[in-house]
Formats: sequence, structure tokens, C-alpha cells
Amino acid sequence: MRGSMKMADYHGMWKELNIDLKTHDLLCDALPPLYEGIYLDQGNRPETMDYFNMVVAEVHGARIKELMDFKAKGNKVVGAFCIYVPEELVLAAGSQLVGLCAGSEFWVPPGEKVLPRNTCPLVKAGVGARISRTCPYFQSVDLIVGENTCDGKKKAWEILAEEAPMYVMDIPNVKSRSGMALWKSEVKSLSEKLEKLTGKTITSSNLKEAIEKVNAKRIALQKLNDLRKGDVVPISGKDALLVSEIAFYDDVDRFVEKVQVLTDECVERVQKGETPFNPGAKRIMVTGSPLVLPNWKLHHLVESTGNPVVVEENCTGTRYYEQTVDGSPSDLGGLMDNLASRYIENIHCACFTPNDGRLDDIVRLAKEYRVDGIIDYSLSFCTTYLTEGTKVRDRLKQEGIPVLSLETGYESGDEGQLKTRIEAFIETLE
Ligand code: BJ8
Repeated sequence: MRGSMKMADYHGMWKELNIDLKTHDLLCDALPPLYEGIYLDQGNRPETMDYFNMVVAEVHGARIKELMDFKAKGNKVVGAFCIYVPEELVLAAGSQLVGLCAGSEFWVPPGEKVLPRNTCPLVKAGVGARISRTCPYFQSVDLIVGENTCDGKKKAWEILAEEAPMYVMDIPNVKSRSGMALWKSEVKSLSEKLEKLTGKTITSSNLKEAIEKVNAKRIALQKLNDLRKGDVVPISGKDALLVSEIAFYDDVDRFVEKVQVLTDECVERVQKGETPFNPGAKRIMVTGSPLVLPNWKLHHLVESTGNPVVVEENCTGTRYYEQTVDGSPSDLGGLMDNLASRYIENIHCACFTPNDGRLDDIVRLAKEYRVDGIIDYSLSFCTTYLTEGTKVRDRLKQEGIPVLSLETGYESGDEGQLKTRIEAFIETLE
């Protein structure tokens, strides 16, 4: 299955968004060959990945047009970088949330104009996308919600705030009683900020509805990813990653419907024994820093060896979709409490100390997905995940699970060397 990567002409819309058209055209020209080489050339893909191909082809087109139409009706669009920002609140306030992905090397050089070179590429690309005016998501958001997670991000927001309407959530870095109290008050403050932005009050009824919507998205992703646990892996890790990445900016209801269709096809593929991988392929888990669109480098390198990535313990994987919010309370306070708890108790980011919950998750997922080996991935200069790597390796040694630690950015220059290391690691797996 190949599909088309041709986007319609949106230059008029981009001009209105004050996009640097000339530079943006270069970005638009670069994406199709990258996607074709990594995605469309895969063999034996589910047919219904076609929808997700289209979403990528139209990533700066059709979806932006939808958001602009939404805004034209007086609604607001909110952008975020981190999965601690509760989408449910944004939806309850009548807005839409889009992930400001920052996964492209294209935006790193403009980011380096204002940030130190030894900053992680995700932060550099996030700032670079905005200051180069080459991302229509950054240009169309009415508010960017940042967070005090790692040092790179919290200092970058000060610079981004000079360019864009910015609000920063103070994320605790300890999961203690006082950490929880801080987090609850931050969730409340965000809800007030959103109410002010949209002029809409968050009530128990609209919050309940939003919780159901986002729960449906997470459940759809859980069901799809559950199918990667079996002997017949019906979908490549690359495709599963892409679906998760798209969860951050697609229309929620349509996304849920399309993931359900894909899951139905994958169930049939399992029954028929259809998989892109050969029998005996080694099952790999990826853990660590997030892999945001279009950072497909690691999955592509692993799967080009013929072995599947079967699970991602990261913020574009299990940390995003594993738990839902208990939407049963009828009062706003109860719903807000459950919302706050779901985020703080279940997302184990290396920005927290200690962060043993993540180590437990890695071991649990390794068993559930029956992995043969783990790649602990850190984006370049991501101090939190790089440092936590020591604890990850120690714990996996105790558990007898092989692990390979890799640090890399978005650049392609080190791919040959990385592939050699990945191949050598996979050869050692029994
Ligand atoms: S909950 S992982 S999405 S903060 S890769 S910018 S940590 S230096 S992205 Fe993250 Fe939220 Fe945590 Fe997840 Fe810093 Fe590391 Fe860069 Fe990172």
C-alpha cells in the first residue's frame, strides 16, 4: 500500500497565519520523500493505515484548515508540549488541544539561534518552529501551555513567552503529599486560565463529557496496542508510533473512529497470521524520551533490521494511553480530583525524583509484551533520561532483561553507526 503524499494548496491560509512561505515550502517538500522512504515502502501494512497517511500528507493543510474554521466561530485553540497538560480541561472549556510536536531537525538551527547548542533537540525545535514562523500549529494557537518539567524546557519558555502567548504550569518534581497539593492547585489554576481565555465555565457536565471523550481516545489506543502483545504482530512499531503521535493533534472523535477501524483490521490480520515480520524476529521495547512527529528515526533503524518494536514506554506510548480518568463523580470537585490524580499518579517522567514507578512499568511492560530486549533511548542532552539510564540498566540487569542505551538527536548523520550498534545488540538476544 503506498497512497499519495500530495497536499492541496494552502498558501493563502498560511499567508494569513504569517508563515514564512519560502522557508515553509522547503519543509513541505522535505516531508513526502521522508515519509515515503520510512512508511510507504514498508511491506504488508494494514490497509486502513491509509487514513493516517492522509493525515501526515495534510498535516499542515487540512487539519489547520479545520482549526481555522473552528477559530472563525469564536473558539480557541491551545497548544502544549507535555502529556501532563490535561486535554480534558481544554475540551471542557470548549477549545481544542494540539500537540506542538517539535520532532524535526528542520527547526533545530533556528532554535539554536536563541538556545545553547547542548539543549535537547525537542526544546530547540519547539522554539525554532515558532521563531522561524514555519509551523502553522504554532501560528494558529491562542495559548501555549508549557510546564516546568526539565531545566531545558522551563528556561526555554521564558524565551518563547516573548514570541507567543504562554502559560506555564508548575509541575511538582516529587510525588509527595505536598507535590500532590501543588499539582491540584495547578490544575485548578489552568482551568481558570482556560475559562478566562474562552469565556466558558468548566462545569461538572462539560468536564464529564470531556473525560469520556479523552478516555475513549486512550481506550482505543490501548486496544490497538494490546494486539502487539501476541505472537502475530499485526502492525509495525513505526505504524503504531505514528498513530500515537497523531493522537496529539487530530480531532478526537474522528481519531477514535479511525483507530477502531484499524484495530478491527488488525484483529483480522492476527486471525489470518498477517504480519510485516518474519517468524523468530526479536521483540524490542523502546523506553525513554518521547518520539514526537516526525521523529521516526529509531523505530525505522530497528525495524529495518527485520525486528519489531512491540511497545514504547514513553510519552508517545504507554505513558500517554495506559490510564483513564474515573469520570463517575457527579460533582466538579470530585472530577477535578480524579483528573489530577490520573496525571500525577500514573505518568512516570524522569523529571520526578525518585521515579521508581517508571522502572516498575518497564519491567511490567517487558513481561506483558514478551520483549526480548530493550532500547533505552535518550534524546541528545536530555539529562533527566540520560541520568535515569543508570537506574534503568541496573534494574534490568537484576531482572535479566538485555538493554542497549542510545543517545541521539534528530540528525541523520549517525544513523549508520546506530544501526550497527542495534544490529549487534539484536544478534546477542536469545
Ligand atoms: S512527561 S518526558 S512530555 S516532560 S526530551 S524536553 S525531558 S530534555 S519531553 Fe517530556 Fe512531559 Fe516528561 Fe513526557 Fe526535557 Fe528530555 Fe528534552 Fe523532554
